[in-house]
Amino acid sequence: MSHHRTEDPLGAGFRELWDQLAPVGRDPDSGGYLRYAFTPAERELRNWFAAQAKRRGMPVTDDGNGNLFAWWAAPDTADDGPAAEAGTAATARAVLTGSHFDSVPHGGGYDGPLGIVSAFLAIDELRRAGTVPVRPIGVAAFVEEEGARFGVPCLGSRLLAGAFDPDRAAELRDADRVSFAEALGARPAGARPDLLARVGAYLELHVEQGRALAGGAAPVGVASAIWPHGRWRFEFDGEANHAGTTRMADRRDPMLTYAFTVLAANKEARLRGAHATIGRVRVEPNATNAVPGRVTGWLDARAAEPAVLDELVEAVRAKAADRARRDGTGLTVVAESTSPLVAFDDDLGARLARLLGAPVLPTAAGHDAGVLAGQVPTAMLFVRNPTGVSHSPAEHATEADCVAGVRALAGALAELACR
Ligand code: HGY
Ligand code: MN
Ligand code: MN
Repeated sequence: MSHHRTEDPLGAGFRELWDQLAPVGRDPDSGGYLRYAFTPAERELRNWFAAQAKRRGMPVTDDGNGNLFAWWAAPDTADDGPAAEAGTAATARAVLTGSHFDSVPHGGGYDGPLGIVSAFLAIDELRRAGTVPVRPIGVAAFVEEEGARFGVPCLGSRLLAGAFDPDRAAELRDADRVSFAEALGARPAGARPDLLARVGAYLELHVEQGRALAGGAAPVGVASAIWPHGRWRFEFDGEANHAGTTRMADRRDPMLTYAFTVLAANKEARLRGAHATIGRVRVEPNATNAVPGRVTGWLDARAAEPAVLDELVEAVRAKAADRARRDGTGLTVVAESTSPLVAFDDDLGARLARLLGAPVLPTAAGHDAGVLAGQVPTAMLFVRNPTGVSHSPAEHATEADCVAGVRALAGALAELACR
């Protein structure tokens, strides 16, 4: 007896692309990904992007900031989309979709790449159905979304949007002192209002990074807002000394101030219903038998309301400063990046939620969509994450839900770009 299962072409298409990406930049020990901007792994993904675009006859452009775009021109309009130099009619403004390739250290495979894979597959789905765009559709791959290499999250989209100074970006350095300009191979171009003026909407599909969809029936949700958030570098200075011979009373140990600050951040966040994390620390000289001379900890803080976030960071800073006085240590706090509250376009979000029958949910995770929302009507689709785990090798979404995501994205693109 033979069993004939009619294979969903989307399922097979998803598996094909997903299997191509799966080994790229994967650490065999942790099972997580090391896909930092412009490293060999991320360059391999960028080459894959170009190959996928070529396979679909989509010309690729870049914006001089490291962000890539592949274009499906609208045949019935004079405008070829932002790939063309000619002027554009407002009605022909492109619909952009996509996400990022880069990962956090030992991150999951879905955060970012799912949005790019889904974009190409949604285009395949539209073509299979014979749906033709009346506005150009672009697929975007934004660079350095996580800030894992150069410290500033959404660096590529911030540059494009004019929200980060290109001279400052050029000088950002990775752990090996390589600058962003060196990695990019040029000084970043910075703001491209010419390009953004030709984009009528940005729609980013992303794996959900919480459990808002996990309990429900819907595999896909629509984003309403992004919590304001930021990164603050806390530098604790003390005196490096011998661990065996230095009397306890004589020490100026920055590790103590740091440790107290970690606990204070947790407490202050809990008191306010906010989130605070110190997930990265550098100890100098980092020796078992030396009192450290300096400890640097990076605070990631987020809250639903900007005032609560300000209050939280101020409370942690005040407690750290107070503790530093008692420890005889020094404290310097530097804001490395801040991201304001983002409310996505209400009309666009409501329209997509209605179209897809999808629930609407906020998120505390940052996205390039949050940066672009300041310039173009922007929406996000979230694909259900059964555990909510993200920024971890355990991050996951089922194939069926990913396929539902592609279908939702195709439906959204048909609505926004094809009628
Ligand atoms: O850190 C973040 O919120 C994001 O995932 N880039
Ligand atoms: Mn992320
Ligand atoms: Mn992401």
